[in-house]
Amino acid sequence: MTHSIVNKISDPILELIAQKVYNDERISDEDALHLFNHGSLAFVGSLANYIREKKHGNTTYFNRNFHIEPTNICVFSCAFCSYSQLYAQRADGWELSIDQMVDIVKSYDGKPITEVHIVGGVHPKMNMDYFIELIQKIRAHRPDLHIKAFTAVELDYMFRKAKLSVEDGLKQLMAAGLQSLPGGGAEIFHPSIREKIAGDKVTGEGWLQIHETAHQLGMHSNATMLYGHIETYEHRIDHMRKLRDLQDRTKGFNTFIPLKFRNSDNDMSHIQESTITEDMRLYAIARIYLDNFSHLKAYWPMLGRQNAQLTLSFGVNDIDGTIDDTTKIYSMAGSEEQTPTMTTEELVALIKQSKRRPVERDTLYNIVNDFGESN
Ligand code: V47
Ligand code: SF4
Repeated sequence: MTHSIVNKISDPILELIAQKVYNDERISDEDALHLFNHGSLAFVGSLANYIREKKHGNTTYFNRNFHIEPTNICVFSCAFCSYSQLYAQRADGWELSIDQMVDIVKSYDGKPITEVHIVGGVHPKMNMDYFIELIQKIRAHRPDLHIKAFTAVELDYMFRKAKLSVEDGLKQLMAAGLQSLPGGGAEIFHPSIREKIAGDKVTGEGWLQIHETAHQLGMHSNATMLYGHIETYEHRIDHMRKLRDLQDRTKGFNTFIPLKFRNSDNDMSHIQESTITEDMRLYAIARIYLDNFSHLKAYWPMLGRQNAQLTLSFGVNDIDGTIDDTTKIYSMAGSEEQTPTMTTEELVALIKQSKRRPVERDTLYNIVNDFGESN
């Protein structure tokens, strides 16, 4: 197939990569590295947009959800984290009781929300029994609400403390009502980086094993990558290859969510944040490389709404963070969005301004409401 983009490039490797994309062939790690090193924003953007439109046309999904953060107290001390209070200095932290969290759920009674996202710090007293009771109570109160909860970091700690295998631990949580896993805690899998930024929590292999087991038990999950700090392009590719391999085996990932490192008020504040050009190149290359992921998601409370809008031209087909998204993890790390709340109307308008078609979905990408093409 001849495409104008192919005819205008003089780098033969870029030309071959473009041909692979147009022929629906997978690109290699070397290709991805070449794209990171030599692909212009316009080049990778056009390829990513081609894939995005082939998979989804103009459709841009969003989901009406709300977040519960049980605690910001954490036994771990990730260098990039601006949010947690070390357990040893817990006086300044917050911890919610089960009743307080169920009250948060009740505050959405009558509102057309389809999902609750529960993620927080790793508090030693919030154990397996505590979370089983929480999930059971949420389920009993609102059975139609999809419960997406606990990063592999929280789960690894919970299961170890309860002396449970990953499989048994997940089975117990599923029996209580847990339906899918969020993608947090992945950071960068490669041990040489992970040891420096998140050395004391679950390893990359541990994270992958928890998600693989969840998929084998029939649960879906998301995957993230914290980028733009001390990692190299090779580390990003290593991370995405491990996700792509796992997805080949299980098909259990719903979406990939790149998370841009924000540098306010943490132990890595001396590191400059990535530029918007680098951000868009990363989104585009992720879209090209992760051929077996249906969806690429931008989390606007972290990127800011205008940058999130821009991602819709660089491979993204899914925007996260509607209604009053009360998460503090990004506002505390220096995101533009200090009060990350957006109404559904605002989000629909934001998507339409980008000449895309807003479609509300549930957690598993079933269509809830199609808002139609922009005029
Ligand atoms: O794992 C922490 C990241 C993650 C910083 O699955 C930071 O739908 C940037 O994973 N700069 C938690 N990032 C949030 C998360 C998430 C968010 C939205 C949707 C979903 C989903 C998952 O936040 C952590 C870490 O990678 N993070 N600190 C920081 N300074
Ligand atoms: Fe704890 Fe998560 Fe912060 Fe790491 S990123 S210190 S695990 S809350």
